[in-house]
Amino acid sequence: MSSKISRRQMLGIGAAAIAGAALSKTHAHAINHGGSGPDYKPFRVYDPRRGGDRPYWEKSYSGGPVDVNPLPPVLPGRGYKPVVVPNGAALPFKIVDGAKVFHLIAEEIDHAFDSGLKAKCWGFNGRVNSTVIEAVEGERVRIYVTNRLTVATSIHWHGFNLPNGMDGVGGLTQPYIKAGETVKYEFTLRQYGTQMFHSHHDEMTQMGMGMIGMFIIHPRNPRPEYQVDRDFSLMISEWAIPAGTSRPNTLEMTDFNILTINGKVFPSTAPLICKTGDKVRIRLGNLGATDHHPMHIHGHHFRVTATDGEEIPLSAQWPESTVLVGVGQTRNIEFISDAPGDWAFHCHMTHHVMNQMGHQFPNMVGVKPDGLDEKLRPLLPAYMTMGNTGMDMGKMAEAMPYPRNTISMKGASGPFGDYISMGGLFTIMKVRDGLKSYDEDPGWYKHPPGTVALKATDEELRRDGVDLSSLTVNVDRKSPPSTKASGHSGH
Ligand SMILES: [Cu+2]
Repeated sequence: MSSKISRRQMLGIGAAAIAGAALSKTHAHAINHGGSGPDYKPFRVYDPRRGGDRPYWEKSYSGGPVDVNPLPPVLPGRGYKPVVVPNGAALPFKIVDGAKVFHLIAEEIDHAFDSGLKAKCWGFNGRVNSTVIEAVEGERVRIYVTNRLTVATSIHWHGFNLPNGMDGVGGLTQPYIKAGETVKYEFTLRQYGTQMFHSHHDEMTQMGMGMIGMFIIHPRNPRPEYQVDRDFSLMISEWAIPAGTSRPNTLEMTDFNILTINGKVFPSTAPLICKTGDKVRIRLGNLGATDHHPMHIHGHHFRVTATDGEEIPLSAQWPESTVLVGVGQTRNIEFISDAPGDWAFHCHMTHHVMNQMGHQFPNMVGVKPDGLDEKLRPLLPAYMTMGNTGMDMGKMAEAMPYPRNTISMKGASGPFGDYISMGGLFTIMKVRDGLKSYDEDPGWYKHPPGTVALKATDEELRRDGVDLSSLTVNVDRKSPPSTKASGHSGH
């Protein structure tokens, strides 16, 4: 079966899956999976209120000569609410003999980070960084991995408690998956939480080319607190793609110029759309090469509710607005999206919200470029001194001629006609009252009158004793003649 299984056969949760699920209810404990271990019992009930009941020392439940017998498979929408994968999708599955069967295909993909930048990357099932595997605690999963690359690989299940031979470290726990081969992984999910998967052979190259993904395991017996209205899955990564080239440079150690969420840079990152008052969970994973990312949300505070798939007791959860997601880590954050608006959610490392930055330039802030551009233009026809005003680099970058296949420092046009000078590791959480559908971008937020920061009027300055008359440099003392400070011009 392993060599004959076709991609088409595996696509879609079709009638076979439904039939399989129905069958599995009666045959769940007669599954032939090659093991004769004890029946799986959820070792913990998801309960964020749990505090002192957790033992000091706990087994990881990994390994052993035999695996545990699984519990019946659960279908999306029945036993769990599927996660939302902006710019991505969950991998389809079939149910065969009570096990969930996935087919992961490692392959080269012409990937668009944005409308302006495409590159030949590696990924899974036609997606880069954004193929998610989703399952339920206690299920048996059988994951066929077909290697359509021209080099060997292997897939590691990151954060999993499983038999050692299923751990996926090429050469250590299994032979390589050679080019053209299909290898079968099979194990029982002995835990729940936000986990990941990635190549564990020549990782620097293969993970740098995009062979990473999220693996979400829902709890078998969730308490009401587990149920949220929006459950987002975001994978963070970083790339070195020199301007004008079309392959990631996986030798780069520090100077990454493309920072992505689910394989996309802002403004191509799909917004996180929420209703006012929704309970929201964001699952963050970082499988980039080097950088840890402090992910920051605006207008809200969250609690960090799980680290590396393990939930944190309520009494130990940190209230934060920025959570550091280190390389190889996952973090769950939860909050109520109770404030309508367009709220930035982004990495707080300032260079990580700029696309395609070149870092080999001299510091030009405050430098007068008079004559410099003209002198250099015969040598470099497209030369333009940049960064000397310390602002608007994104807009300037759009006006400049730039090399083929690059997004430069491009950001996005905003609702006020001004430029949003951020790209890269940046997205927008759009919270709306009376939202009709999560599937449609509701557009820019329409602020209630009087709630937008606008240029101060003379009357306001006078009232509050803000005296501009003594300032001599770079101050526009004229306020607009007829601004009524009543919201912006609309969109
Ligand atoms: Cu960052």
